[in-house]
Amino acid sequence: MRHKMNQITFAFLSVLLFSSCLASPPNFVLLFADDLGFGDLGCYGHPTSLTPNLDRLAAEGLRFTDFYSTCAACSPSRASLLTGRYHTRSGIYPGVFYPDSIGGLPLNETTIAEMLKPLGYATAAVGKWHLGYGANGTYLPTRQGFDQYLGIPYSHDQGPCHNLTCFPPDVKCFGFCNKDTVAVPLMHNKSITQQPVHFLDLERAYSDFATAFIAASAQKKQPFFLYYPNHHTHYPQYAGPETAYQSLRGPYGDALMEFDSTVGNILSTLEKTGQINNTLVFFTSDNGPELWRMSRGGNAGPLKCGKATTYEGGVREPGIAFWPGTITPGVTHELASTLDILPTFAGLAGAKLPQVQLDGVDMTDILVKHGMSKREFMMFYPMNPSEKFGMFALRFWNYKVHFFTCGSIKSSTTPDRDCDAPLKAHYPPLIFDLDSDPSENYPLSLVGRPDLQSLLAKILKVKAQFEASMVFGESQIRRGADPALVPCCNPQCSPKPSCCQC
Ligand code: CSN
Ligand code: MG
Repeated sequence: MRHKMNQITFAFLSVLLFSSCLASPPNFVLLFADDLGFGDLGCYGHPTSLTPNLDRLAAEGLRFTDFYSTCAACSPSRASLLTGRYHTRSGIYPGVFYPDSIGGLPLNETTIAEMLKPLGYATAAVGKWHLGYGANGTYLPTRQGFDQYLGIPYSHDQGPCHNLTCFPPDVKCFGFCNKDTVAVPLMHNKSITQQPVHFLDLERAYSDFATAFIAASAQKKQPFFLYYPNHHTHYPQYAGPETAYQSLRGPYGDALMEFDSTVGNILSTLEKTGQINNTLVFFTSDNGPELWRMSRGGNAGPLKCGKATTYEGGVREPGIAFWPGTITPGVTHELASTLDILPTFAGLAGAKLPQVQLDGVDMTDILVKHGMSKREFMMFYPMNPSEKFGMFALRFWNYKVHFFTCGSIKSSTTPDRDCDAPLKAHYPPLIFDLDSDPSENYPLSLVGRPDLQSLLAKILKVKAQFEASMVFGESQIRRGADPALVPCCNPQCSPKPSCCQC
């Protein structure tokens, strides 16, 4: 009898344990590079980049060939990633935030972190925020669902580039920064802990913060969401003593290698803490390469132009999903986007979707079954979008249609003159088949092609329907700037900005 009781108790406990395992939602690690192009990683064909850890994610996970960010600039692209909505809805246009910007990602937008919090997730952001600072830190990550934050709240060229000498210290970095602005601050939650930032120690600090967060969450048996938007590989490039001069590719390659080494530290921490099989790691980038940095900028591979354009090089990005035991290794050509990350995490975690108009779709089928995408199209707005002009380009299935094209100084310097050409309207629109012509070299002629004419008619209908649903939010960037808002570790000091050093 006693034996029987034990058996029953054992069976009961096993069911409890098993169901609690099943019920334990997965962890999420979201890695976001900056200004990294489609051709920059070893696993996307770069001949000299050294990215062994990102290449491991691709080899043991799912590598996307047709993954898009929403905008070829930083702040808008980050707003879309964290909200699952085009940045035009949340008002993150035109351009990007500055240290003295009044606005930020509106607090009534729901971020991935805010969506996961009610399920008991621990949440942390580490790295480049760039979704606003505001009066008294109104728009910092700790106000947008993140329990903890360590990082620089904007781009690291939005300051005078102190401590940005590369290793060894006599080798100056290349180019210019904003010399009239305060030194770039490092923030822990809402406090400035360093100003100027010590860039050559920064990646070590980020890696330690990220791995400590994973270990602490695992120890508490708390599911976690780690958002790691790195400054690498945005201009100006820097790398600490362990990676400077280690890649064949020069300063860009060293910076990328430094980011990759943190990816390695995160993976080994997931392994050591027993979380590797219960964690979805996702890697992508905010926008394409700054080609005007020439050999110190990124590379769009076979894609046309780069940052600040709506050509493929500006918006198509590496996308890698890794989850051992759940994601079967492979390559997918399905259409997917940063917009889809929020709905996918919601589905996997069992979170309630924000009750707003979302632009993302759940891509779980692509991840776990190598299934088909629910996404048929992607819309591309320029960096200064308007309701009057509407979208500049649209991808529908394997076709890319351009209604307007506009180059940018940020994408100048290559032999392709379209990359810095002025604004041009196209009627009929330019249409490319990206499956056979990913470089957007050969526009299709509609003459004698009734199939393409009816495809274009369908695309124009999709465009009109979408634009009817696109209500632009009030511009957060046109709210302007106030010099009193720049982050300063010594708020009462003078003369600013030079006295903001601690
Ligand atoms: S971005 O780069 O933040 O990665 O988009 O660092 O568009 O005026 C873009 N801009 C500074 C930048 C300014 C940046 C701009
Ligand atoms: Mg960027």
